[in-house]
Amino acid sequence: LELGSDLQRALTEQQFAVEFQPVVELATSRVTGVEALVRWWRDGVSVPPEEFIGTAEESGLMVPLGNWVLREACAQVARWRENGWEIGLSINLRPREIAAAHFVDSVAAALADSGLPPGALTLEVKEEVLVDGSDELIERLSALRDLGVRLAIDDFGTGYASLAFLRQLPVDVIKIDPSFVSGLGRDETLTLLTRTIARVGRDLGLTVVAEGVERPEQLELLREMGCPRGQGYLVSRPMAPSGIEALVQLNP
Ligand code: G
Ligand code: G
Repeated sequence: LELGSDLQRALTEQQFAVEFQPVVELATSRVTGVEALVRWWRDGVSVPPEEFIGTAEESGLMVPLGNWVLREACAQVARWRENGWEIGLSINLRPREIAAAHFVDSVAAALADSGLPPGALTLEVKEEVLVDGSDELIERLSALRDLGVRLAIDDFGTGYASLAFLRQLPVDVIKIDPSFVSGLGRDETLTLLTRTIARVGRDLGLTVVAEGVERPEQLELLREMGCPRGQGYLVSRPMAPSGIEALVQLNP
């Protein structure tokens, strides 16, 4: 677990950074929010999260790392909102983070200390985590929602949640997995499934976000389907805060 001790040092030496990927209102291309994505700057090279999040979980560092991301991202987005940009923030959560003692208090503290309104924060949990979730996990999520934060199902469509199950979950947002979005206009089944998810989401009163929008054709089809929001390389890759500031200046 050499990587584990490297990660520990990275945390104390502040080698982590938060990047943000814009989420837009598809009808207008207006930026409505940003998703926080952690980066590890190791010896001047950006190491992607897939290469260290697993180790962070195994070595007990996921909770302190996640808490750092939460506080850093809330503070940044609160500053943007003070400038008059009405944007929201999404943050990814691993089951380990949700289960941590005092997690609800940590979220409440990050909100209070940054001044970010609870309704501006969305916490994202992967669909497979929710499907396999214990009663304790679902109770934790309900307690978080009682703070006024919003909950999102991430990678929706890959974790075999039934549509009936969706109604029982304390969620506000569905994020359609990129594997569906990638097939838009190229694969009839994937196009139909995307349309169905967008409609069911709308009928249940949930906000639907399409992930992995890379081609103009996908954007057009999503607009036509009435999918309200999207994110992906077509709009922007995840960027450092200065990049987001440049983009938001152009907001319609
Ligand atoms: O940024 P990138 O596209 O490489 O992210 C890959 C995955 O890593 C994301 O889909 C997400 O699941 C995970 N991830 C990125 N940043 C964070 C974070 O701050 N906390 C948690 N729990 N997961 C993250
Ligand atoms: O699973 P999650 O929703 O957290 O996904 C975020 C990951 O997806 C990040 O690693 C981000 O860099 C990546 N991502 C964001 N937009 C796109 C896109 O348009 N295409 C691809 N292939 N990956 C994307």
